[in-house]
Amino acid sequence: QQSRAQSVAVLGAPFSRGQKKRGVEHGPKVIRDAGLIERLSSLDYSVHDFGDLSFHYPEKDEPYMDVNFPLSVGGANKMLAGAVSGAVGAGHTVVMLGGDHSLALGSAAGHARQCPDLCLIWVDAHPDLNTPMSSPSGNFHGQPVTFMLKELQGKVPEIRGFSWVKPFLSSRDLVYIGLRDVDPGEYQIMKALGIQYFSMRDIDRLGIQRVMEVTFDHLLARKQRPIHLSFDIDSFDPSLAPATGTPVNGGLTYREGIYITEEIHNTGLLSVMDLVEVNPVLGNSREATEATASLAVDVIASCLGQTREGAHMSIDAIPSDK
Ligand code: 4U7
Ligand code: MN
Ligand code: MN
Ligand code: MN
Repeated sequence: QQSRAQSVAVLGAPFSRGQKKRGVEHGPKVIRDAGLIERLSSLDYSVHDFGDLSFHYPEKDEPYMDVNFPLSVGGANKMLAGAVSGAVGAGHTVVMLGGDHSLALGSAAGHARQCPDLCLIWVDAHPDLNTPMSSPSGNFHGQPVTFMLKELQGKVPEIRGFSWVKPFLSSRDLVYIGLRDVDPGEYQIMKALGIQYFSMRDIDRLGIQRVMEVTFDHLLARKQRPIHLSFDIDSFDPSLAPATGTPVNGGLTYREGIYITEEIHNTGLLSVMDLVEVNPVLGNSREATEATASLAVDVIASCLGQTREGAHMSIDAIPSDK
């Protein structure tokens, strides 16, 4: 029915300098501990666990304009871009485990090296579209999309550590889902570039089924192309995903989140996905942290074909007493 790569590469990126809260670098470990590899193996893929990248940090990394840790962020993303590009080039569907959301820059940039016509679905409470000038926090995890967009080339300053970055995405090839905390500078760019987005209010109005229909019309109607999914766990309601750095009330329900990922799987076009912002240190209890990590595993498994309708089985495979 669809052609998809039969092998999945899992790549951990234990990086947290895109923001100021410690702990998100343990995301890959807790997501693995929640049973990720076993779950993917049960889905008919050959799973290649590439382990975690090890990042090197410069001793001195002063803020540049308003970007904190520019050399660390630039360097980690450069390394990640190489790893993702290599894994896609080797024929894997890639699952990148963050780490904070600054990593989406390297992940998507590496993906684009192999698939220049990719489109991007960004599921998040936040658009992560601040510029170094507009950022209220100076945290790069609120800025990665800015550095991807061709239309913003020349509008963002050149930053130390980022000389390798070349914008690779047209704003019409991006759709946001789940927004509910948008800064003024971000809103300005979204409107100026006419970016397609579905806020939580839009999901309330249209329903998640219609949202996904319009998303795919927007991205895939002209031509079929590889999908990059960047999934920030804070898109979910904090009652479901408490262990994250920037929770915002009124998020996706479990069923909305899983419907999104099921529909993305059903396109047969998912090529790389990021699962970011799980921070085990911020769960108020062990249960809270484990619930968040286990939700992350559900999201990833559902992207890769786990269904709520039972496993696929062909008719003649129905067990008989013979
Ligand atoms: B995340 C924020 F100001 N917009 O820029 C900022 F509200 O990757 C939050 O989506 C960014 O979790 C959140 O710092 C980044 C803030
Ligand atoms: Mn984000
Ligand atoms: Mn977010
Ligand atoms: Mn966050």
